[in-house]
Amino acid sequence: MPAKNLGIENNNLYIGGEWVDSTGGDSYEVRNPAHRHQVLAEVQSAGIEDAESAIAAAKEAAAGWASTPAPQRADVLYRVHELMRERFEEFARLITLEEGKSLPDARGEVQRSLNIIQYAAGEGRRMFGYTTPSESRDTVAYTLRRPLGVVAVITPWNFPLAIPAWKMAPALICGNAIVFKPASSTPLSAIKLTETFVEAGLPPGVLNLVTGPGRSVGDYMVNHPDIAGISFTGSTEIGAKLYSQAAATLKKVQCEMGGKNAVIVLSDADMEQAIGSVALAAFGSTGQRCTATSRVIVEESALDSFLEGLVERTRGMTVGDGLDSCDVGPVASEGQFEKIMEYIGIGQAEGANLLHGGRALTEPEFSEGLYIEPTIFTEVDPGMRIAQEEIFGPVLTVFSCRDLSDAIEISNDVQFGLSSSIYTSDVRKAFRYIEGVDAGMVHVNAPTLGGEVHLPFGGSKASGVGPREQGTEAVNFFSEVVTAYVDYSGGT
Ligand code: UN1
Repeated sequence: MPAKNLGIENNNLYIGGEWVDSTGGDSYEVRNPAHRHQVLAEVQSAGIEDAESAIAAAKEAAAGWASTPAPQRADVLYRVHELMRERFEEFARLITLEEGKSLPDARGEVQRSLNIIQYAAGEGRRMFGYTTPSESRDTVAYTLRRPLGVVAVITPWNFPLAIPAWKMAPALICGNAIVFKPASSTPLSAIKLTETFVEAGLPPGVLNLVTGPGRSVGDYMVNHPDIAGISFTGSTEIGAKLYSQAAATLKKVQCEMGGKNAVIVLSDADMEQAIGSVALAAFGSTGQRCTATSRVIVEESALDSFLEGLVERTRGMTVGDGLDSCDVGPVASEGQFEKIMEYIGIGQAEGANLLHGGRALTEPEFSEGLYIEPTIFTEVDPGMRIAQEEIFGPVLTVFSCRDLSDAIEISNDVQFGLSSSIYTSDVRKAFRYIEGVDAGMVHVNAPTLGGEVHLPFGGSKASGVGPREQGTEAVNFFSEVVTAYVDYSGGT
């Protein structure tokens, strides 16, 4: 299959330092969401035997990697950083081809991956413990960090490079060995990332890649006694199940899950800024981003002018193949397409007003891909399903509120708590909001999107369990703290 044209040498699994075919001989096609007939590659599909071999290989390699000094582990990451920078455009293109997001968004994703790899490499010369006076004489008390052992990294399709990078880089710098299971629809960035780690000199067995549709392989890893930790990003439904299953073998778990992120726009806000940011965060990356804006709560007196500006801005957004410098690419898969269209139908049936969009695009230029118009619902009641459930597509719900406290109440009235934002020029209201809003990430006069790699990333309530990702929090997840007491009194 043509994967070599895409800058990938292997369509296989990577286990114990070898690129291998799956034991069962199964493979599957990866297609371009902008041109569904275009098969990008035929990729090996791992089964349970392959997962077992990957776990065994990781287990065997774990001790050697753990005893490699962390600054030397960092050298591998610096080399990955260098190679990835050289291949920047290849990575970006690959992300657009398999996921559908626009090329500028894909470039942003590559840059983010570079940032996290560089940041994690720096941790190799920090990885701090602390010393503290002991209550006993002639005793030194201090803490140090130790890797967990073998960890599973289970990642979604919407950031096929950055999410693997921001889990793998901290896992590796802390000295863990990895079994990596990327989403089945976007394995190509994962393969290329793995190739880059191999080329950078990661010892065999430290990173193992199992591609393919995942239920049985995922379950197998989640239940396996030799896996000490799992870092998962995906739906709340799967995360909740994984969390409870993993408890049986007492694994350390980090789940980064859904969101229903709200922006509050107060009447004293800079409206142009608020409108631009809501449009970008709701419809950019086709809304397929856990930090996308899916609700906007506008103070009554500003609602009409806000909506007028928002519709105008949204009309100006171009939809198309991500390679053709458009604003909104296709949705990533048939499953996503159906789910989003179903929610648009639900919103109408619930009595919300479809202010803009709502259509699947079927004109000839869209006929090969999975395209949905950016969609805005107004007159949304907080109890409606479109107000409560994660749609994960270019669908925005608009609410009106009386004042800040009413807005915070609406914002908090969902099961999720990932990211949130307020637009206001009143600093007192901004701080009240930060205090009152239920979310792991809070923005003032900035979109709900993203985050910087040296700061914690994650959410509360149904959006996340376990320590946050990224920043020093990632080190907390991927290492155990050991407390050491050394008595040098000689017994006197
Ligand atoms: C971002 O929005 O920039 O799955 C990152 C997701 C999140 C990552 C979002 N875990 O969309």
